[in-house]
Amino acid sequence: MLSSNIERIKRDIENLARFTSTPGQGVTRFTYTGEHKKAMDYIVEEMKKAGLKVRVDSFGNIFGRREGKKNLPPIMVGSHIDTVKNGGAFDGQAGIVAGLELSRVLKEKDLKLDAPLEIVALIEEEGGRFGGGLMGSRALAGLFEEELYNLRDEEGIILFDAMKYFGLSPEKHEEARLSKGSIACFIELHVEQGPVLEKENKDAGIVEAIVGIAQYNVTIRGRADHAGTTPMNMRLDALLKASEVIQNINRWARQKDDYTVATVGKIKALPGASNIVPKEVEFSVDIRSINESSMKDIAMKIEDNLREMNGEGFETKLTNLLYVKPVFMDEKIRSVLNKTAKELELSTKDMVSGAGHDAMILSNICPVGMIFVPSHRGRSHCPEEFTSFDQLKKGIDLLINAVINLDGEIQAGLDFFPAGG
Ligand code: HGY
Ligand code: MN
Ligand code: MN
Repeated sequence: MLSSNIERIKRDIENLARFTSTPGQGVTRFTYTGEHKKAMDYIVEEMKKAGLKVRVDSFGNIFGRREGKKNLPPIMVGSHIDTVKNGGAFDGQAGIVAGLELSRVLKEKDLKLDAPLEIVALIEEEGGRFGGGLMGSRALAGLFEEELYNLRDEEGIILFDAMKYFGLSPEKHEEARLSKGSIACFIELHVEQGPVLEKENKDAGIVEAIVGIAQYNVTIRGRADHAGTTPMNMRLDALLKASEVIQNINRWARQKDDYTVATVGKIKALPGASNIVPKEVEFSVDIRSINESSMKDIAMKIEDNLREMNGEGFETKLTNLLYVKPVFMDEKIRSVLNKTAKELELSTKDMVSGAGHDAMILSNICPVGMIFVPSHRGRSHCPEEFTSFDQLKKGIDLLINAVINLDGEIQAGLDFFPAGG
């Protein structure tokens, strides 16, 4: 069995965490920013040192390729390079570091797989700058509808311009698309972002499925009035109405008995003065469930609630930003992951992911599998996000040896796409 190098893992994580716009307050690395460029340069450098041939696609996704003995679709390993605002040093980054370490170990052992290997660092998974998210993987899967001109960041910079300014060729965005079957499989190592593995003292999670995610923007427009002279029954208070539907969303999710969750994480009230009745409110809605029907039901209830408000003199709008169905991991990959974990005497738990991941998008073009490593106290999307380097090493050892086993199985005829599949 092959073993990763904990010092290199530690160095990668600590170096990548330095590329942040909020030093001392977690990692904030938004897409197409100076911090992104520094992280990109570091990853490209490390890929080259690991003997990989590097290319960057029209969205800025980075690919490091190690040729195999045969001309086969590559095994792909990676995760995302961006972070949330004031996030942690492991979300996304752990999966990229796992790919770098896999490449270094194969180089050290001068071990050539039969299949080529591609390490990938994907952009804008979190959607922190442009909203929606999973952008880099959607570009590869051909699921990036023409949003280049209408997605803009908080300063109003259009995605197309941000890409241009970053030195990319957004006009060639179609070229980023990978055809179905052009990748043998995609394996993503990721921090669990929940408390289960640590609580149950398990070394790794073998993901069975990833919940579906539906993200919306809601706008409610009422009327600005003087806060002192306008009687309560004459107001069109947009913030009051928003608070009603936000309470309803929380209740509708709680009423589901299938771990459905719904979150309103972002809200803006205009004009935003204490002595003006709020004219307009905009807020985000994030609904997740392993049951697509639950997601759809809550979205429909929100739509009905907003329609009622229209009848009370308000103007409302519900915009869908992201809609991804629940995704089940490839059974064959899961069995290779479980088998490899046994060989390494690692304790594992099969589990569902409540967080979204690029693997759910890439499942449209190839079979996917995911490995979770424990998150300390289950914390993530915050500076306190932490996984010990021992734990991360165990997950990376599992990934390295599972890729070797997968390569062997593919050569022995493991066919992910049954004839005509
Ligand atoms: O939101 C998520 O689940 C992921 O962290 N992007
Ligand atoms: Mn995340
Ligand atoms: Mn992530």
